Amino acid sequence: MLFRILALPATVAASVISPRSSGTTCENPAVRKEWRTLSTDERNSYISAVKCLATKPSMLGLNTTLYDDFPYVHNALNDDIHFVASFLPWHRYFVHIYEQTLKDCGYTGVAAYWDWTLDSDDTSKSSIWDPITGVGGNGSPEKTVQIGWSTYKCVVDGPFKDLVPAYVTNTYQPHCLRRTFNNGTEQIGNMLSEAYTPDAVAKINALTDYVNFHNKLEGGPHGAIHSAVAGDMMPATSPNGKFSEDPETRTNAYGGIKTQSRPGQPAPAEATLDDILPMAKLAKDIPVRDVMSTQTDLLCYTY
Ligand SMILES: [Cu+2]
Repeated sequence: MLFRILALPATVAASVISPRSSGTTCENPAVRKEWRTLSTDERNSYISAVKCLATKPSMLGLNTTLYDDFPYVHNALNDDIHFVASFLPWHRYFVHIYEQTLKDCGYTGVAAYWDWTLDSDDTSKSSIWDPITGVGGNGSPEKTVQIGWSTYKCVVDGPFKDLVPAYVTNTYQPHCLRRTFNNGTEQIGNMLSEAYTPDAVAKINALTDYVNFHNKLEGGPHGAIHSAVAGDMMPATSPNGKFSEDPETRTNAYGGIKTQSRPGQPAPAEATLDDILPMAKLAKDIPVRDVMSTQTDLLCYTY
C-alpha cells in the first residue's frame, strides 16, 4: 500500500466520549490469523483471492482493476486519514472492506496479518518473504522500473512477481511491484526493527491515552515498517489498531485532531465519535463510533 511519511502533529489532549449504547451482537467472531499460522491451502486461497482482485473491474468506475481501487482510495484520502484521530478507525474499516472484497473473489478464510514483532531480530530474513510460503522477497537490482526521477527495484519472485499495480499516485502509472528493504540508509541492516520489537510494541500497547497511543503507533512501528519495506509495500493486511487490551475503558476512548494540523492554519477541530469516515465510494461512509468495537455485526472479528 502506498504511504508517505508526514510530519507528526502536536499532541492534543484526548477526550473520552460516552460509549455507544448498541444492541448489535457478534456471536461468532472471525479469528484473524498471523500469516505463518495459515495452512498451505489457506495461504494459497488468500493469494489467489488477491490475484483475483487484479482481474476484476474497478468498483469506482476507474479503467483499472478492483485491486487498484484500494491503493487509489488510500492515496486519494492520504491527508484525511493519517496523523489524525481517525487513522485507526479508518484503517480498521478499510481492512474490513478489503476482507469483504477478497470474499467476493472467492476467499473463504479469515483476514491474515503479519506480526512484525516476530521478525524484529532479523526482518529481512523473515519467512514472510519466502517465494513459496510467503509473499516473495526484496526487489532485485536485476529488474528495475523508472518512475519520475527515481529507479526502483522490482519483486522478481513469489506470487506477486507479475502483478502490475496501476497507481503510484492517483495518476495511471502501471509498474512492477516494488520493494527496497532498507534501514533508513542504503543498507538493509535491521530494517528499523528497534521501532517494532516485542518490547517497543508492548510499551505502546500499554499506553492508556488514545492520542498518545495513536501517535506513537502511527509514527513508530507503523511508519518504520512502511519505510523499511519501501516500494509499494505488501498487499497483505496488518495488525494495526489493536487498542483493546482493556475493553471496558478503552473501546470508546477516542479524541485528538479531526484534520491535520498545518503551520499558519487555524488549530484543527477536536475529533468526535460522530465524525464521518470518508471512503471515496469504496464503501458507505460511516461514523467513527460504528467501528470502535470489533465485536459488532458490522466487523465481528477478534485476534
Ligand atoms: Cu494508511
